[in-house]
Amino acid sequence: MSDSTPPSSGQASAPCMWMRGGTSKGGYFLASDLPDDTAARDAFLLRIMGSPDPRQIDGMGGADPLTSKIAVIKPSERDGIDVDYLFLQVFVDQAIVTDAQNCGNILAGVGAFAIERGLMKPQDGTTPVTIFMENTDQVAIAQIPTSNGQVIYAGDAKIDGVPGTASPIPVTFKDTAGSTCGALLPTGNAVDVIDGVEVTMVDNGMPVVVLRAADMGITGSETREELDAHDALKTRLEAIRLKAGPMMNLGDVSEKTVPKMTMVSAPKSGGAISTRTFIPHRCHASIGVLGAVSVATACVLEGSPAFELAEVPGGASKTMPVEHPIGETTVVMEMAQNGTDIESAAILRTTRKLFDGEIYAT
Ligand code: NQM
Repeated sequence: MSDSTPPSSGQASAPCMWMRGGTSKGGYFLASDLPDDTAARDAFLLRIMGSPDPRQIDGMGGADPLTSKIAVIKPSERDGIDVDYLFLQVFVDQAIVTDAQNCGNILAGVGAFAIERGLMKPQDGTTPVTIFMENTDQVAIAQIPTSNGQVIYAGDAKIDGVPGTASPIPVTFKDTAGSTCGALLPTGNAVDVIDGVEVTMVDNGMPVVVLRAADMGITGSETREELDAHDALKTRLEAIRLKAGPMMNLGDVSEKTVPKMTMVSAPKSGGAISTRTFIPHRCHASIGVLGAVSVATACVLEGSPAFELAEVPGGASKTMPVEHPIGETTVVMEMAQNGTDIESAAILRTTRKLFDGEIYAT
């Protein structure tokens, strides 16, 4: 056994469904099918993903943080909630499984999975699934297309970053402010300065540090590959991130995947803002769902580096396409009556069932 081999979980296999959720992909489990003990559960998940290994060759992970993800789902005992969803990020090249962040993309598959596993009775037309997100103690409502007792996966909705089309799954978030940091603006300021760079530290569902691409010496039009190869940029971003962590009430973030680092520039193709996001050590192929909600929020915060670059529509309902390396993710924000607070945010996702079977950790 090499030093990097994770400990054995004791559990040899478990029922599992592999799904694409939005622009991410991962394993979906009923909580009752995984070990109760957290250390044993994490060892099992590392083993099935093939972590730690940059290629994840001995497991199901796709050698990318976006395809090394897990959803753990159970019937909820909370009033008005259908299911509880715990998101776990399995690191690719380190023996770490963390619940320190949420994931709005993997969330897109949770309602369908709950129906597939019989936790929810499907309705005719659309089945609303109310989901408690355990990572952040917040609620999302996903509208799942269903007919004749089954989830309908095929449809004509298109999201950037996924080829083809699938059934639309609108997801609405309420009360996401301060999901992990305790406040929308954990420092109390719309702008702070770290290492000489103006940043907005914001948490509207995902802790994100928003900063100008130009201040980091890039145009904001670079590809994911170009930015992943930019070592000097990554070193500077990580230095800022490590300082931002404690300021955002996240403590030492050296082994955490939050905060995300989003560099913004003026929109290039008619959207509200253009983004390049590190999650945090690789550049995101697009942008996370809740990450996009936090960035859209920064765009309406006067004083934020994003505010002056963004094209924000007027009115109480704001449709804001957040541009990213392979297209855009549109956030629809409903503003509260005071005109500055955000009442809810909605986003369109799709999902796909890829396999259902038994996964082995042997
Ligand atoms: O921000 C990746 C993703 C995510 C997270 C990441 C996400 C979200 O695209 O809600 O979806 O930021 O690590 O799956």
